[in-house]
Amino acid sequence: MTYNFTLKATFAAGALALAATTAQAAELRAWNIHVEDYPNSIALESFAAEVAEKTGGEITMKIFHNGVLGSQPDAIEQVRLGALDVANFNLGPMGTSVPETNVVSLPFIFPSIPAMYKLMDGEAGDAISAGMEKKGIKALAWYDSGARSFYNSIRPINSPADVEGLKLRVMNNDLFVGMVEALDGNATPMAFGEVYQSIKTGVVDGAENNPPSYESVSHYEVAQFYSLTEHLIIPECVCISTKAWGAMTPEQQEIVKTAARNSAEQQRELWQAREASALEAVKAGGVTVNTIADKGPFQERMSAVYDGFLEANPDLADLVNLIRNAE
Ligand code: GTR
Repeated sequence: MTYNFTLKATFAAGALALAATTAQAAELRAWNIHVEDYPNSIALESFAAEVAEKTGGEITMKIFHNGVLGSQPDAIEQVRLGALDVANFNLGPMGTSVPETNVVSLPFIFPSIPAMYKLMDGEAGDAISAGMEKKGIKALAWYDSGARSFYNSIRPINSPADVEGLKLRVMNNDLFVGMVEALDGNATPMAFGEVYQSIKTGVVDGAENNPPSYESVSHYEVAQFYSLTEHLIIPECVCISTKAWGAMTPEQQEIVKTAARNSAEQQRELWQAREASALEAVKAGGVTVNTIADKGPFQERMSAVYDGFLEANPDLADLVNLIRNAE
C-alpha cells in the first residue's frame, strides 16, 4: 500500500512537472477554411505573430489555411477533443455541438452589423462563450462575417416565391434546412469545399454566403445571380481548445486573449473593405446583383423557424429576445 501510494505520488509529481514544461513552450496548430489573402487569414497571422512576440517564442502557431485540415464540422470536433488547438469558426455549423450558438443562426435575428458587434462584445457573446466552453471550445474574440445572401445559377430572387424549387446548399445545421424549406426551396447541407463543384455539375442550383466567400472561392463563376436577401448575420469566433488553454500559464493566457482581440479589430476593418471589393469583383465577373426592395415577406416566412426553435429550446428564449430586440 505504502509502496503503491509513493509510486502514485511520484508519478503525479512527474506529471505536474511535465505539464509545467508544456505550459512554457507550445506550437499550436490552427485551422482556417479561407484563402490566404482573406481578411480572417490575415488577422489570424497577426494573432499568431503577436502571440509569438509577446511570449518570447514560448507559444507559436502554425496556421493551416484553405481548409486543408478538413471540413468545418470535423474541425469543430477536433478542437473540442484538443486534437486541433486554434481555429476561426463560423458559429453556423457549431449548433449541433453547442446549442447556444444556434441563436445567432436564426434568420434575421441581428437588427444590424453594428448591433451584432455590440451584442457579441457584451452579454450575448458572454452567454454564447459560456456554452462553448462547456463543450471544450474557448472563444477568444469575435470576427465579422457580414450578412449572407442567396446566389444561384437559375434566376434572381426578389420574393420568397423565387426560391421555390431551388436546390440550395446550406451549412451543416438543421436550422438552415428549415430556413430554406420555409421558403419552399430544397436544402442540401454540404461542406464549403464541395460547393463549387456541386453547383458546376448541377447537384445544387446555388448556395448562400457573404460577398467575400462568394467571390474568394469562385462560386460566382458558376452561380451568376446574387440576391441581397441578407438573411443571416452569423459572427465567427477565434477560438482555442480548452485543453490547450488549460496548459497555459495565466500570463500566457492574457497574451493570447489580448492578441486575439487585437486581431478581431484588424479583421473587422479589413472585412468592410473586402466586402465592397468582392461585390465589385463579382459584378466585373458577370454577376447580376440585385437588392431586395422588401425583406418583410422573407422575414414573415421565418416565424415557423423561430417557433420550432423556441419550442425545442425554451431555455434560450431570453437570449433570443436579447438579440432580437436590440437596437
Ligand atoms: C463562410 C465562413 C466559413 C464557412 C463558409 C460556409 O462565410 O467564413 O467559416 O462557414 O462560409 O459557408 O461553409
